Amino acid sequence: MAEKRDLIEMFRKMALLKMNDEKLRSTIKSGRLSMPYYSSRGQEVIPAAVSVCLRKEDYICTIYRGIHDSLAKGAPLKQVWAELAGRIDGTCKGKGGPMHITHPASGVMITTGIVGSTMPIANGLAWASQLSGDGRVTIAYFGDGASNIGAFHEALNLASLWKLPVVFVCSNNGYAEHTKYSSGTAIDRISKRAESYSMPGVTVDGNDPLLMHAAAREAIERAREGGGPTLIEAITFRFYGHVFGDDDSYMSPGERAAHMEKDPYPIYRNWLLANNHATENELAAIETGIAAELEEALQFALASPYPDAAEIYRDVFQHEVEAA
Ligand SMILES: Cc1ncc(C[n+]2csc(CCOP(=O)(O)OP(=O)(O)O)c2C)c(N)n1
Repeated sequence: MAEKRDLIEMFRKMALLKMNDEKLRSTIKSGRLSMPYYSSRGQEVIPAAVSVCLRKEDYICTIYRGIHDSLAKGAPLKQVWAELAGRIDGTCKGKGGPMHITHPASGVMITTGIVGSTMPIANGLAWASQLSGDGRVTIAYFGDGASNIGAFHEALNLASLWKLPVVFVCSNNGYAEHTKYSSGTAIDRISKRAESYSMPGVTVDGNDPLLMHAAAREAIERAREGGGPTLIEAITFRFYGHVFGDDDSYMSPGERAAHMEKDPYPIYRNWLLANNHATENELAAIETGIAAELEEALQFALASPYPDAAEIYRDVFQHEVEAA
């Protein structure tokens, strides 16, 4: 089982991701922020468990529904909020926005809106690590729908052939946009696809922190030791629509409510208390601290200026060029 340090750190990360999502949704609703937002509420366990098994210098590549992946990896909260708001103090000076959170200093190498594109990019990073011997592991996060894109299959094949230090983490939340899993995917378990590419594949309850932690740790250790890639299919559910503001009319009645009743956050919180891993005061102090950090991040973001128009020509090429 995970050590106590990891158990508490997973809780801290889950609390951050859950509360960050709540803060974002209420801020957008209030009109203080205007942005496309793809909530990952309900899916907190996956990045929390994966991240506690990673080192700071390891890499992640994630998707539009990946703000939780970036924050769990350690992207700085204030700069992330400034980026969401499109401000100069953001991780990409406000030029990336919510769909492109990037912060190499914390290993967040890319957030992409192109479904399926994290896997080949992760391969490139992992190949660089293999060639340089830097010992890094790269995580490619993606959704169940992305596993039907050609790039998924190409990337798994190459990663296995070259034994790249990469872990493919699929958050199977049951839907791709508004399409139910069974209407778009011709196999019952995405992890079975790993066999076609001669790599280990595992399906895990992505809402169970202990199981998710064990699966992530094994795959990350294997990658770091030169054993090559793993495909992890983490079963989960997203509590809200594909994008903020859409409805759930494509779900069967009561489906969402049934999943919300099994919210992994209070379940894990109660488990920690019941098994004497933490006291109520300790957990409450973590939550209070995060609430303060989130308010500070919001104020920081709103106080930061928008980028100057000249910024549009900067950071475009590795070597800066003067615009004609
Ligand atoms: C290449 C490509 N095709 C289609 C889209 C439109 N699109 C945006 S999100 C999405 C669904 C992806 O679902 P999934 O991979 O399961 O991730 P989830 O949104 O459930 O986290 C689609 C088809 C896109 N962004 N990129």
